[in-house]
Amino acid sequence: MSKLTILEFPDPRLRTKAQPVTVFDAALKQLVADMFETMYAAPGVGLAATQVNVHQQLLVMDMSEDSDQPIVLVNPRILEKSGEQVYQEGCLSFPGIYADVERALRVKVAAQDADGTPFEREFEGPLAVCVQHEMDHLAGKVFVDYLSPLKRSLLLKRMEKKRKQSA
Ligand code: GNR
Ligand code: NI
Repeated sequence: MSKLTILEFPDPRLRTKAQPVTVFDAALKQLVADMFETMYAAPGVGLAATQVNVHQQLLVMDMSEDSDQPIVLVNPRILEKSGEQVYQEGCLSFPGIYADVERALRVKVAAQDADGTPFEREFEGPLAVCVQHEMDHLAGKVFVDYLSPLKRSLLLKRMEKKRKQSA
């Protein structure tokens, strides 16, 4: 297993649209294992392949207390969404900044597992936030895109300032 490097804003590669996974081989399973290792070490509760510069439709999540409920979604698609919720989001590609984002409360997703077996699953609450946040990464979208231009520039300036201080 190896820990991967997480791309940070304003890296333009975060804007790449991921391609569907077509080959379910040992290399894919290794990538999934490396993404979990990277996510748990960060620490984070989700990670999209885009963030580790792999532009394939693959994401991992684990929002459980004991980090023992790993979820892998390959080629995820949202079938249905309903309700709304506001949740304070952070992102490993935007260290140190947090902002409220409004998203659907429930999402029903069709995806494949790491073997290519299709399944459907519903997510609600924080898990639904995380799925939508990670699926956005696969489309080249990031959580600050939802903020007003004023709020976004304020937060990004704050992030730059912190980065310079720690450099
Ligand atoms: O670790 C993460 N925490 C988080 C908190 C609130 C909403 C979304 C997230 S996802 C984030 C990890 C990450 O950047 N995934 O892309
Ligand atoms: Ni993120």
